[in-house]
Amino acid sequence: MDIEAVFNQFNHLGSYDRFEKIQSGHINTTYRILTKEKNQPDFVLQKINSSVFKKIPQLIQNKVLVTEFLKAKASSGQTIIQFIPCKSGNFYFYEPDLGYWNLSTYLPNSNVFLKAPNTAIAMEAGKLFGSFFYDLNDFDADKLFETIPMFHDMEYRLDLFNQAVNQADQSRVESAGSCISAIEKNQQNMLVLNRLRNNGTLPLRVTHNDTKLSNALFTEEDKGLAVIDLDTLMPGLVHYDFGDSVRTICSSAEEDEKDLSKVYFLAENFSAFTTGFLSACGSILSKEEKRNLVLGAKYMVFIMGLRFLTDYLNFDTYFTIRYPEHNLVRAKNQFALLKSMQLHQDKMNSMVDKLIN
Ligand code: GN1
Ligand code: MG
Repeated sequence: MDIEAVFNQFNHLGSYDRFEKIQSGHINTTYRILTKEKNQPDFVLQKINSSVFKKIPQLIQNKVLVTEFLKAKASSGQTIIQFIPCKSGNFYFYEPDLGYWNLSTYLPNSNVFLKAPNTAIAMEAGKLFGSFFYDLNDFDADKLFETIPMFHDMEYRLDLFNQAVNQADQSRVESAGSCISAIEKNQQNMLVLNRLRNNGTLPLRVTHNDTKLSNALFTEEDKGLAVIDLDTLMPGLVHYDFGDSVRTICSSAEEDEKDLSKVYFLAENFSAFTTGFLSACGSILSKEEKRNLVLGAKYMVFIMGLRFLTDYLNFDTYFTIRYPEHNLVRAKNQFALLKSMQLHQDKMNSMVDKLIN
C-alpha cells in the first residue's frame, strides 16, 4: 500500500515525510503522517474498515457535519478535529482496490491514556466528554446516518451472542464457560435500559458511542483537549457515552489485561469522572436519565464483554486480535470488572445521588 500516494489524494498543504502506524484501534487502520514543513500540521490518515462499516460515505458525512457544527459553536473551548477534503471534492478517497480513506489534522502536543493515571485525568475526561455531549444537544439527530444499526441494543447483541453459541466450536464454548454464566446471570437486569429506551422513558440523543478514555486527547498539562474517533456518532442514550467512559476510566487495568487479579473497579475515579461529566452536561439530563447512570455504566461493561465473547465464538471476524485468545481475554476482563463494579454498587449509587440531588 502506497501511503504517500493515498495521502497526496487529499487537499493538504504539507509535503509527505514519513508515516507511523497508530496501533490502538480495533477496527480501522490508522497512520500518522509526518510532514516536512515546520509550519504545516501532521495528519491522521485512516483506512475505514468496510466489513464493519457498510455505508462509508454516509459515515464520513456524519463526521463532517458534526465537526462543522461543533466548530461553529465550541462553547466548551475544546479543540475540534478537522477533516480535509480529497481532490475530488469528497471528504474521502476511494478506489476499489484501496478502499475508503479519510484524512484529518493531527493535534500536536497531545497525549492519550489507555488507563487513567489519577483522579484528575478522570475528572478532566468527564468534563471533556460531558461538554462534547452537551454541545451536540441541539444538533438535529435526524441528520445523522445510523452507521451501525442497533449498535448498543442489548436485545440484538444477546441474539447475536446466542446464535454464536449455537454455531460455535465446542472447545471455544467450553473455554468461554465462566463468561457465558456471567451473561446468563446478568442479562435480565441489563435489558432494563433497553426497555426504558423503547418505552420513551429515556430520550434518544446524539451520542458518540465510543467514549473510551483513549478517544480523549489531553494537553501536556493534562487538560482535556479534544474528542476523537467520530465513526459511531449516532442517536443513542447518554448512558452509552457515560458508561463506555466509566468502563475504561474506572478500571484499574486495560481492557485486555490477562491477570484478572489486577482488574478491579476504581470508585474514586468514578466519583471524579461523574463529577466532571455532570458539571458539563447535567443541566440537560432528565431525572430518569440521571437515576440510571449507574445501570448505564454496568450496561456498557456487560455489552463489551458480550461483544468480545461473541467475536471469540465466531472465530474472531470483527475485532483485530493480536493472539488467538485475545477476544476471550478481553471478555473475561470485562466480566471481572463488572463483578467488581457490582461490589461497589451502593457506593456508586450514593455518589450519583449526592451529585444529582
Ligand atoms: C472498537 O476500533 P475502536 O478501538 O475505536 C469498537 C467499539 C469498542 C472498542 C473497544 C465500530 O473501537 O465499539 O468499544 O473497540 N468499535 C466498533 O475497545 O465496533
Ligand atoms: Mg472507535
